[in-house]
Amino acid sequence: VSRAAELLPLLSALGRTPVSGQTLARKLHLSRTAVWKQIHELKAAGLPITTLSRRGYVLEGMPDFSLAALRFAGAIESWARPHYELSAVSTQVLAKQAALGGIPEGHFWVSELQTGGRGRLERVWSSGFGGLWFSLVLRPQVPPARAASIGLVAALTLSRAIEKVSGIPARLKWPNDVLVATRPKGFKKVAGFLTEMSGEVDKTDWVVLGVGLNVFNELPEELRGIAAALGDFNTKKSGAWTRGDLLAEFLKEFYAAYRVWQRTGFLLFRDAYWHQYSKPNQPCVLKTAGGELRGIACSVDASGALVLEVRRQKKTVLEGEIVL
Ligand code: BTX
Repeated sequence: VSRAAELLPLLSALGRTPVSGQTLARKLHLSRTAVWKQIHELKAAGLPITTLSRRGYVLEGMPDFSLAALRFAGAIESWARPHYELSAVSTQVLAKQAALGGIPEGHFWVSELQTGGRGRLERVWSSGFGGLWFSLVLRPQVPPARAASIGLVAALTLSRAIEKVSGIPARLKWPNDVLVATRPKGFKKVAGFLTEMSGEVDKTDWVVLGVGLNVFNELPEELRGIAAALGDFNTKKSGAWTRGDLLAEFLKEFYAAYRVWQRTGFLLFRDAYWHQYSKPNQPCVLKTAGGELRGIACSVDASGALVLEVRRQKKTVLEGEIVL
């Protein structure tokens, strides 16, 4: 049993109304000193626990502890092997270390919060308590040049899993952002992917697919204009699903898609991807290392590249990102 699993009963016993150390000790069959030590450890890990003098402890946020239960629930396919953490610097680092050490595909790391979450190009990825942050080790039998489009397949799969489980419509932005529509108009980012890989020219050794999905986590003020969390939306299904449901649905569908993708590449996903696209055939701005390009987003090709119409000419772009 990992340390995270040992601390879970205490975490699950906390909530938004204060619980005293005495009550916790009684409920969990622990000494008051043991409760105090565990609270200390959870706080040190970054979990948002407040101590109110004479009233007890409060846990901020709206957690569901479904993630830890995943490995026992049999809710996920047998190929997927969860490693659960309460707090990690970055699940990406844990998965990459294991991949380098030769771990088979299907192992993944999931953490309630990350203290050093990263996006592409070393950008900071806000990873507060209550989101879904995980990194999956894959060993696809395709050359590295073909491996990048797995990120697009993953984004497509996640957008569908979100719709199915939460009832919230999700759309895509090239290459692999998942967005939700917000009123009065426009889109906000709910999920991002970080695909890292290693290999030789004609053989991929490993791919680590990092997925960050805002669910019940609180977003920092400076991101609220561009980012949203699923928990902010009210639908008929609100309150009826957990992060565990989302993760299980994603893993199931992703693995099926991954097997098809290994045989045939992105071609069979291209129409579905475009069907979920946030702004098809509309003006957009592509940001690349070399500068900005304005055009109309026309389609994605069989390799996952974006086809842009720039001054009546079709251009195929392989790198960069469309800005919101
Ligand atoms: P990205 O480079 O496409 O997006 C990073 C940008 O997105 C930031 O510069 C910021 O503007 C914005 N941003 C930061 N945090 C959030 C957020 N929580 N929601 C929406 N927008 C945000 C996308 O990178 C790749 C994200 C992968 C994250 C996963 S989580 C598990 C794994 N571990 C890890 O450290 N990274 C991956």
